[in-house]
Amino acid sequence: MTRRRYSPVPFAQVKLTSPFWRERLETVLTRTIPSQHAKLAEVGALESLKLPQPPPPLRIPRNSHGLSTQIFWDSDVGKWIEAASYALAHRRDADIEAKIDAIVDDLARAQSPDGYLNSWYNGREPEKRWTNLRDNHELYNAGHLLEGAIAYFRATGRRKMLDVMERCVDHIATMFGRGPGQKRGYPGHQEIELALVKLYRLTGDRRRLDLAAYFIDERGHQPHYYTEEALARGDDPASYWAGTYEYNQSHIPVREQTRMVGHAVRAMYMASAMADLALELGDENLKRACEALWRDVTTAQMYVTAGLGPKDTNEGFTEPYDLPNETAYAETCASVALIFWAHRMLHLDLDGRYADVLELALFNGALTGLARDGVHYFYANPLESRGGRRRWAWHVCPCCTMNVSRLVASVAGYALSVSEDGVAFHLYGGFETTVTLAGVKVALRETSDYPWSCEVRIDIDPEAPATFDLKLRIPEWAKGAIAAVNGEKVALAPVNGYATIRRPWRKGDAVTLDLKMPAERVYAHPNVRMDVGRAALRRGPLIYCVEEADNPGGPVQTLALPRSAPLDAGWRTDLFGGVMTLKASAKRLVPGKGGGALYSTEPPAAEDAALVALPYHLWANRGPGSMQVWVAELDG
Ligand code: FUB
Ligand code: ZN
Repeated sequence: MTRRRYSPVPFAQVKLTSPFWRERLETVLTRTIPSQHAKLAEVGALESLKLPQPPPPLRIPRNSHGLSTQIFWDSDVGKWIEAASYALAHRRDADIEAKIDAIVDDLARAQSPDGYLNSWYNGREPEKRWTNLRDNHELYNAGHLLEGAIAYFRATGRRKMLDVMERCVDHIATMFGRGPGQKRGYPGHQEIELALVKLYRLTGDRRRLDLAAYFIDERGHQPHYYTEEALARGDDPASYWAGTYEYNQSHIPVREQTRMVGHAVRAMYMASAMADLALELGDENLKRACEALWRDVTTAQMYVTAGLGPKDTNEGFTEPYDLPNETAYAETCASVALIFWAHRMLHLDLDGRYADVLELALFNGALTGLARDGVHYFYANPLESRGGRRRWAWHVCPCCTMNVSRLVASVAGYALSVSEDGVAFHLYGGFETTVTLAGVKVALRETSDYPWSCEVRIDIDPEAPATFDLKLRIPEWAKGAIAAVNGEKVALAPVNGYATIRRPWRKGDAVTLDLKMPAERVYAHPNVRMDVGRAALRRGPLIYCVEEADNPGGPVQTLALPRSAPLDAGWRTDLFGGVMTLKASAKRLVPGKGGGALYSTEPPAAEDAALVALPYHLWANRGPGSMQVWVAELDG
């Protein structure tokens, strides 16, 4: 049976103190969240909640499959409310609260008497509700609105939105299930399952958990719901635009799935919900299914940046080891959702493998999605560019924008977990909290300049002496980490990625941890054909890239790094308010005796060049230019 041992300390109970996260959080609170509301208003998503009649022309025309991304505007609104509510937990803001309350009033007015709520259907096609779960995002929208409602209630205690969404969930529960007269449907885009588990955790209402479990377990059974549903609509199921039910992971029941397929965000939300349910239900079989999928993703389908989904047409997975760099889709949402999944896996088993991926996705795949200015974004996150990529101010499908803002606004919630007599630090980076351990209130203050510095100090102040485990995550890259308690060296013997120090703790105790953070090369499995002969550079949790702004003189693709060239980490105060760059003596390939011919029997010449690498998440903040993560290596 799964034992519920360690539980996360909620972000609202954790104060952020490191310069790195303080800066990102401030930007999100002061710029990103207000600007996202303005964008939702500008594009018409807020107006649509008022169900204007007659419905105005579509702002986002239908695509070749007859679908408009406008159909999931409600999800953007829900996600914004969630992000804004997380911001309120840091500091209340009357203006933001008034904006949320106005939206909630519109939602309450838009809700049908039977509890149904969806601005597209209520405003445009009321007779067609629940006729196309496969494509039309009704349950996905409801899920995001529900998550927003829960977050707003937690932040303010105001329950109007929660009441609206509970009525909506009641309605959904009458529509779907295995009972007489119910539809055996489930979401075409998984998400509501996560929201229902959150609702169960908030209210203790077991029906919410059962509904989440129904949606997960019904998925992929025969007769196939989406086939029956298409026939009922008068559509030919064989002409499904995505071609295969692998797209939404309903090709087979979820417990039988061992390979991650299809649309990456859908897949990650599904896996996160599976892990949630495995924990809440003590379901070992579901846990094993999660583990099989985890193995598949992390051993054969994940970019070095923890980006997921190489292909744009399905926004998702292809084949094992197929990880092209320049055309990588690697949607920001997919990495954010990978963080959700990793966090849930970590609470099924306290295993550093999960925290390593969580941290990798956080600093690389996800954070790259938000520009330094807090108001520009990346949707796709390629690992190479010839210079044509620009961050955008908004998107016809703005899912990633609010995913990244809700992540940063709640990032402290990933830092640590507690059991009755233990605290586990998963992340470092200036986290302060007070928790109860072994029945005693304990103030914990972790101080560091992580991820720039690997030196961490943890001050432990129990109200009375208390014996408990202090578990320190020793990341996979931290070879030779050392620690001391009150200045005295202690031996670290990490088990599953965590070193445990158990002792009676007293006020004033302090642990220092030096993780060692060398700049190093990372190599891909030789089956990743795109990375053969190349190395990625990393320091600690940060993956680096070479960008033309720091490496003038031609496309960065002409740079090559001698295999033995030392990598020097150096602090640059002139960039982005302070950043650690990596430098190496490298070569730039230029036409050799071939004289610039397209093909020549003469190899190119190699000129000395100073290679400068920057953390990947910071790229594309200084105008156009080429960029590359995987740098060609040379003998020497
Ligand atoms: O379909 C809703 C969201 O839009 C998905 O999660 C993203 O991949 C984007 O397609
Ligand atoms: Zn997205």
